[in-house]
Amino acid sequence: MTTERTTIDVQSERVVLAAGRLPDSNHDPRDPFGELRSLAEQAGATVVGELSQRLERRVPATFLGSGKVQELKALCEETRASTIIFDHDLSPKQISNIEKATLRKVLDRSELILDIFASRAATAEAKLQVELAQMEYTYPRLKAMWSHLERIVGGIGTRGPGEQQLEIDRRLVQRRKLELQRDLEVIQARKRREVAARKREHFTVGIVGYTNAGKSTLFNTLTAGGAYADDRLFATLMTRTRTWDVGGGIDVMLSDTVGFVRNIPHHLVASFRATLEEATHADVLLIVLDVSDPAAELQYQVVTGVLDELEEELRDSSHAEDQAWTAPERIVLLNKIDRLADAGQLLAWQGKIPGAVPICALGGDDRRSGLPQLAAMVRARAVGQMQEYRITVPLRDSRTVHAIESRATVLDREYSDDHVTLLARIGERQVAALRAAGAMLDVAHPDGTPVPVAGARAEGWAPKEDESSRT
Ligand SMILES: Nc1nc2c(ncn2[C@@H]2O[C@H](COP(=O)(O)OP(=O)(O)O)[C@@H](O)[C@H]2O)c(=O)[nH]1
Ligand SMILES: [Mg+2]
Repeated sequence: MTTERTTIDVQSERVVLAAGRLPDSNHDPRDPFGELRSLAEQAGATVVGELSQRLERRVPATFLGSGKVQELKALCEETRASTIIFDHDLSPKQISNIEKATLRKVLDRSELILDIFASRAATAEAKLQVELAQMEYTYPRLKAMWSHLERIVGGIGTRGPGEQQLEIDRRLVQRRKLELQRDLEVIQARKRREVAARKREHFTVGIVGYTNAGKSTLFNTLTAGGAYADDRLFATLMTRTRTWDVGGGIDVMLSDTVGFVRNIPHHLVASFRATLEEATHADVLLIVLDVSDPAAELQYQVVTGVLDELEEELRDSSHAEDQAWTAPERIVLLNKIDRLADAGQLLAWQGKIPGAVPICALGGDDRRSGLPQLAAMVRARAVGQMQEYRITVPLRDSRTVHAIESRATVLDREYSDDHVTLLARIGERQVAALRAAGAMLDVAHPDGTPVPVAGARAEGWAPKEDESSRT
């Protein structure tokens, strides 16, 4: 075990969680480690132990009392943990002291959160924002970075790593920051153009909400058996995306986005928002609330507030680029209803947020889980408004004929030598998708007036390739 601090990555590491419960801490008393545990898991770690100490104030040298730090060490030995994650921000000196005392790698809360953002940042802008925050927060705390920076700047080699070096490093960080900011401006402009030009080939659904609300659980339940999306296609679109079968032969793309964090340190706000921005490019956003959490109502306000702001920014910039961008429709999910003491609480929530859907993210196909209803709601949106159309297709395009037969309610058929005209009830988005996929359609209203090709938004979205193979 080394005390050289060279990396903060906790991917596949066994970790112990540590916290000092100070008089002003506002943790959920029923599950004080819930959020940190979800964060650690999001970062790819396996949590094998938890330890907390009630404290009147932080101990300057080691945050927790020295006896507790020895307990931490013993717990790490017992659980074969390589890393300790603190539920607080620590000073570099505290980290180094605790690492020396426990012979384990120590991460603080900001470092953990930044590590998650770094792995989730999908756009160039988000990546840069995260790097900026890391330059200020994480890098100066890595020992390998000290010597690395030393080599770059040269001439200060006589000074060993230590706090006195901070001055020089700040200058280096400042320089790199200016470079990054310049890059960022160029990239932001390019990104807007990319978004404008992006051909959306699928109906996309994002999951947002606080860490520990149940986003990953919902994602896993809904997409069990679904395929992970082609990385090349979605790397720039969403961070963690899988197909979700919403029924009726429709697959949508579901993404688990980066979670909101309680009391987010101010130096992480910009990178969090940049990382979250991807969500505003979805067609539908599922806002997951843990209604069994006393803070749920406040969290709902924060989530919708941040989304409103992000969308406002996007609306402004997309206006400048003269492109059609519409904000995703939001569906609020009241999760963990199985933990509510009485039905009155649920009714109160539904009164506060009309249209919110009660769910149990753990809960499979059971109708009480609310998930079948949710699938139906999303399916309706993916399909678009059901309308009657008179659709004429060349008979040789049997694939399109079949696609319509399987998706629509066909009310009437008229055959000519080489065409079939179907009077069908079908979703407007499905028609747009068939057109975008190159089907040779002639679409008219029942009275015969032609239906113009739909706008850019629906264009490019294609329902499932061929559901005829499904039995
Ligand atoms: N009782 C109950 N627990 C749930 C439900 N959904 C999620 N959880 C639990 O809540 C915790 C956090 O869930 P997770 O999906 O990791 O949250 P995330 O941080 O939003 O991704 C886990 O322990 C889940 O098992 C639910 O509907 N009911
Ligand atoms: Mg999660």
